[in-house]
Amino acid sequence: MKQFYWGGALAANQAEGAYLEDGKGLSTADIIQGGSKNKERIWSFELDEQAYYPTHTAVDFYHHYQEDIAMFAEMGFTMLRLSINWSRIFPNGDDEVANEQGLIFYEKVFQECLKYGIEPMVTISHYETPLHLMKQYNGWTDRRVVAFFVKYAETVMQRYKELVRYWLPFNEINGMVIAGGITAGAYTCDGNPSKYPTRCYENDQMRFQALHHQFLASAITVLKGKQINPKFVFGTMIAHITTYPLTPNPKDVLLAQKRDQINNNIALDVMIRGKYTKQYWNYLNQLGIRLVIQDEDMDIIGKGTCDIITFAYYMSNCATTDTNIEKTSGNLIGGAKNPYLAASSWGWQIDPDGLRYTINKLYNMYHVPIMVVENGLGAEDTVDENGEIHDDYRIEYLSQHIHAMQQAIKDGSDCIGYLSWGPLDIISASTGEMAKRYGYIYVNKHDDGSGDYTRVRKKSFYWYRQVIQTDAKCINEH
Ligand code: BGP
Repeated sequence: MKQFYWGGALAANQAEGAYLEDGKGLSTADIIQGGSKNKERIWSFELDEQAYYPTHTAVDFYHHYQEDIAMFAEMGFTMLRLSINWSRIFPNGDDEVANEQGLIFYEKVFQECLKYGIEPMVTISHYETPLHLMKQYNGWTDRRVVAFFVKYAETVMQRYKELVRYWLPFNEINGMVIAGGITAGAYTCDGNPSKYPTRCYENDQMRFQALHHQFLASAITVLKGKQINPKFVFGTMIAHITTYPLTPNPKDVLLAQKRDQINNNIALDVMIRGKYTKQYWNYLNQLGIRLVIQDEDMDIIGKGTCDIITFAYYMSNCATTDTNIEKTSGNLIGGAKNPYLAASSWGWQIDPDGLRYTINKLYNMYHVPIMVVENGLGAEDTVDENGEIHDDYRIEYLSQHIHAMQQAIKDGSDCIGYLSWGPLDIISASTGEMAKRYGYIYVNKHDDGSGDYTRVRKKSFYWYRQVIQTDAKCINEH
């Protein structure tokens, strides 16, 4: 039987802390202050000494990685997805020489994983662009950043070629398409730092030019990676925005189809099929965008395609042309509220069937192996008087989603792994909160910066261990 990967996924900036340690430079994630459900995060190029920046300490994975990986192993993980913080390797992004201390850190992390038989999956860029590249080059809008990224990608692929097989060039690359969303570690901005970056998306020309540069950088990375080690497996990574028509009104159906096309398929068509489709060109034309493309770009994009589709799935939403409707929020983007679904405390609708629908849709469209590399419930946990955390709500959410994934496999889709998000509590990407926890492992760290980083196994820890041990039979027989 083919191996099915069970495990979890982290991002460097949300877990590591140690934001200037061992030669690391500032990244775009390090200049965003903490927020909450009701308070937007504040961004500025210059750090405010009075403010709290969650990434600076995060959950100190940098110093706890051995303990954390041992606990992942205890749950039986066979894969751990994590990202390399670009500014640990090239502190400014355009440095001549890589930072050896940064390279050593990840070497130790990957070796620690392999010691327990955990296969690392590496996201090369997960919201962690070196800040200097933003200031000096206006980020990915500048074509020179492609070369800086490729140099960084080549450096880490060379260095870890014996340790890492699975590579994802960008996290949620379609974040660049979804106006208003956080982008795939690659904030564009129109050159005016005071507007940075919340309004950067107003400039569609720059946003899609930057996306073109990322598609190109991804393709070059794949081509170079396959030369370094032909056994490397590359994955696309998108935030899958599962969208249903709110009503059977054909207008809603067409809108849902269009949203799916724009939010999800553009990126997959480029990275799996190697082309900008007619629909994509039409969309760019409608927005009045004229991409600056060099002769060889489309040939490179055509050749440097990924092997598998990986995606994040948390929720679904609805599309309607009716403007007088209740709205819901969600991962990167919200939509019309679905009357059949409950939602998390952060307003993300809970839809396990949507995961089955999404896996089947992706497999039917692209016929490549599929992997769920983010899924989970952000929830507030309470530590009881015995120091225990009974997170039954999380177990319920995850059970339903794992069951739905297995239904999709039974339907015939080639889904090869399931990695839940934040197996260890980490800071939230959207709000910067610690209060929004996803983990099987509780971390004693709080939004006021207090806490001693102690790790505690939650009820879900023992549950997930059983899931992995039984290959989820314990869920399906329930
Ligand atoms: C995805 C990101 C992650 C992650 C997750 C959950 O979009 O890839 O980095 O954080 O969403 O979102 P949040 O942390 O905002 O709850």
